[in-house]
Amino acid sequence: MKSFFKKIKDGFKRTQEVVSDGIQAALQRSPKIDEDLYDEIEAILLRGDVGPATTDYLLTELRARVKRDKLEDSSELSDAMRAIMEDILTQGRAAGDPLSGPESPRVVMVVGVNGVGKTTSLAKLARRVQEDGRTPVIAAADTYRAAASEQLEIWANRLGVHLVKSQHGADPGAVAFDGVQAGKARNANVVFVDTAGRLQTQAGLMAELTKIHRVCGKAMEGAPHEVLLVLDATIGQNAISQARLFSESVPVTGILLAKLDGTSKGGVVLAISHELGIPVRYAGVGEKADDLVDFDPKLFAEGLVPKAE
Ligand SMILES: Nc1nc2c(ncn2[C@@H]2O[C@H](COP(=O)(O)OP(=O)(O)OP(=O)(O)O)[C@@H](O)[C@H]2O)c(=O)[nH]1
Ligand SMILES: [Mg+2]
Repeated sequence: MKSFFKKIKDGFKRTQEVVSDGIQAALQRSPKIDEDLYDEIEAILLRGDVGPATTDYLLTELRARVKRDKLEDSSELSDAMRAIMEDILTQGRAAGDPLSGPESPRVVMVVGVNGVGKTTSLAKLARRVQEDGRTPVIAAADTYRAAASEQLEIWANRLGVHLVKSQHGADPGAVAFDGVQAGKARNANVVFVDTAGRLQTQAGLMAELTKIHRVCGKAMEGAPHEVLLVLDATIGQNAISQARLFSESVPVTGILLAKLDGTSKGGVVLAISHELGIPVRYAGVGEKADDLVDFDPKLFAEGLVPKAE
């Protein structure tokens, strides 16, 4: 499991370089808690893409704790800041694992804008299920591009997972329906429904997403049990508006933040949790099948504001 922690650490190294290194340097430079220090922390959080609203909230909370706990020394700020971040990241988190539940199969729909990492992330999740000794089935409900189901086919073959697909241009709802049926027939534990990328502003395509969701429910009552919205961490604050608009079309139950590796904008996780109240469940930290980590609020907060050695 050593590599697991290493993966998380390496995965958001660039965000850490901006946020945690920045905060540490600021605290060292200014032993006293004063307005200049608050200003500096504010600038660092904004640079890490925490966003104005959440940065504001963090600083207000920080000032309140400094007052309440009568903190004077800047070295005492790290603990307070870490605790506030952890609180933010824990908001709205239901207990349990998005990939397991009493249903059989559990139906997990994966949605998001074009190219954010849906298909890759879905394959990583399917591998997770397999590693737990359970059986996944994948439904290729992205029927827009011929290449989309080919891409899934490569993954499915590589992982040895049953894939339900249809011709290019087929009704994506029908593929989702067949996928759920196949999952039931095969006694699968989890059915993953991959969907085509769409812009949150394309009303017709967003309505189609609502339809795919509804069709899953026709194939199995209560399905889909999980709707994971994949967001691309490299776009920073734009992720917020994507999440808002997707949530208007389908009930998003969790967020998978892909491409956290290689971006300094990982602070957006705080904004997503604070402003949307949707839990971030997973983070994608690379292109390979095992480049996926559970999003752990405590570890992430510790990564942003390290504990004193
Ligand atoms: N570095 C990195 N690259 C990723 C990650 N997740 C996905 N990618 C890459 O992002 C690109 C797009 O990934 P896809 O999984 O095809 O994205 P998609 O959302 O399914 O795309 P569409 O179906 O076209 O909307 C691919 O080159 C992936 O390898 C990640 O966590 N880190
Ligand atoms: Mg795709």
